[in-house]
Amino acid sequence: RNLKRHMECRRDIGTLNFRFLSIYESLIPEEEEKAKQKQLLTLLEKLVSKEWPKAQLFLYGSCANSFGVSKSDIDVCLAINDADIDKSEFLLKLADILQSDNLQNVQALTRARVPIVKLKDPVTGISCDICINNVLAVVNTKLLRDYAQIDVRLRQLAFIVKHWAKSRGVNETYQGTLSSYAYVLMCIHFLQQRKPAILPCLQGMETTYSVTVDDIQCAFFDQVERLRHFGSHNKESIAQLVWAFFNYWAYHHDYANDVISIRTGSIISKREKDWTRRKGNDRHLICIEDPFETSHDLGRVVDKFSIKVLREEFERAAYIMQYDPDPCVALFEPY
Ligand code: 3AT
Ligand code: MG
Repeated sequence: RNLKRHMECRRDIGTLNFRFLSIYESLIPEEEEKAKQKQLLTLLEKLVSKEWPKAQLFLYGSCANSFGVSKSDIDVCLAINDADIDKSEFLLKLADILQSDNLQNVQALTRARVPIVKLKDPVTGISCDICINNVLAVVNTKLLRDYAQIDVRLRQLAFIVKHWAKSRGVNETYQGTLSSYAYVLMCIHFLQQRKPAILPCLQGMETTYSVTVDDIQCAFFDQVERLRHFGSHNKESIAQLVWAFFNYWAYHHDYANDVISIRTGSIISKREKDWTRRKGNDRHLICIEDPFETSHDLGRVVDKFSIKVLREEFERAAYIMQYDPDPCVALFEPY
């Protein structure tokens, strides 16, 4: 509480807000970029439908969940209703088709956890990853996009946190730090916990949208235009929220016992999920429950070395927010 008072007394809080908002605005993609993404999607649709007329393409990830900063790659999911396709064969054939249409750097990564074809479009300069039948990712993309429409502070906070994570080198799952998707879930959870709450728990409300994907029922309230005033009782500014976010992850989160869960809008216990011990490569050192695949801990990539890196970075960020006269410089300093 003392720290909070100290923060509120900072005379420069208005300036700091202004600085964060300008960073946020500078990261928003231009309309022109959105148009180019559409153009590339249309081209891909044309090529794919020639070979597989029933296939559908969906954008997912940051280009569709409204948490994409400018110059991001796009993520595309090819949905095909054919139970016995061999994904590797399919991806190799897809790569062939795309290659012969002048797309650049076409590469099929058939052995990745999520197998994909990568490519770059020379006309728009956009790079793209295409996966097959990853429909759950399309649905979690919609959930994130719906949350973003409720209160603009979510998008502001997530842009700042993602920008910080990229600058500080802690947005690299292959090095044991967290994905962008995990950071956005952390931001949603954090805003659900503010008092008064800035975000509701959409999966805890009346179901207005429901699909079943891979035997998982995904149901939530999606009439978010009716929730535009949900967070209006909370007047916290973006500078206060950035400060409190890092302060929570640096000093208040109970890493030994707690799981954050946007599905329930609360903290649940590791014991309840049986996430207390290491199983195989899953160590559960920081626990972030996937909203639909509830057995999936987004923190499972984190190991005993990278948890230290991550927690030191949270502490560093909290310290800067507390004491640095110009936090926006130090916070995003390349590591
Ligand atoms: P960038 O702007 O590209 O950094 P992004 O939102 O596109 O952020 P990722 O590239 O990490 O995020 O992931 C693309 C999408 O894939 C986001 C989410 O819909 C899905 N996704 C990523 N990781 C997981 C995961 N571990 N479990 C389920 N879905 C995931
Ligand atoms: Mg992406």
